[in-house]
Amino acid sequence: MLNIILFGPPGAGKGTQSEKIIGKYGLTHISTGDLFRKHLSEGTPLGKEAQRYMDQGNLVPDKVVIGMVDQFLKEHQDAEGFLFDGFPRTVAQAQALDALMEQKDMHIAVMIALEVDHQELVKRLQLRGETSGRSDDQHIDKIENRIQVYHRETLPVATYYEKQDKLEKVNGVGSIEEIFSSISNVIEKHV
Ligand code: B4P
Repeated sequence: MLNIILFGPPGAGKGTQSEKIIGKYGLTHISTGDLFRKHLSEGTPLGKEAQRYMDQGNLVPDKVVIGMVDQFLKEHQDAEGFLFDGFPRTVAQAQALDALMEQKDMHIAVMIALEVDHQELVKRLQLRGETSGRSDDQHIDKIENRIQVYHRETLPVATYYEKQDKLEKVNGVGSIEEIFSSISNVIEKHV
């Protein structure tokens, strides 16, 4: 069973590359951002709670995120492997994921970290904001806050996996196909 984490700042191309990875390697995709947006569109209590944080570009509390991921894993017990997209985003989430994996006799094979410079991230998110309707893509201050939150709360997760010798960095600037080819090269080492 192959379990991969796709990591990177907001706008790094995680969602974009995830589509291609799951198509090629038959993994089950879990994007915590997508799950929150689904709850939001269905007006569930979880969606309403998450909205308060997402609208400002802040992280949803760990307890809420971890509970949702646990539930997702229980509902997909027949999966051939998982692609975690946008999760874990804090060290507490990473520790919880390791514990969940251990309970299920599974493990993370690799964390693939997409590297994109600040200016390019802002450009991509502003561009998406013109069409996505996502409240967190609409204002430059929210975009900048998301990037700051990434540096403060999420980047330590890369160190967490580096210590386990599982971190692989990939250049996230270039064409979508070029980046996918670099990601595939990393994955091939683990299949
Ligand atoms: P996410 O849904 O994960 O959103 P994101 O960080 O903006 O990344 P996304 O995957 O959407 O964008 P991508 O880089 O693919 O999170 C949203 C919010 O949910 C968070 O701020 C937080 O509030 C909450 N949340 C989610 N998970 C959480 C967790 N675990 N804990 C706490 N809170 C959590 O793409 C961006 C744009 O770039 C797209 O328009 C794309 O077309 C473009 N692009 C992609 N690749 C490109 C390339 N190579 N060249 C040019 N453009 C490219």
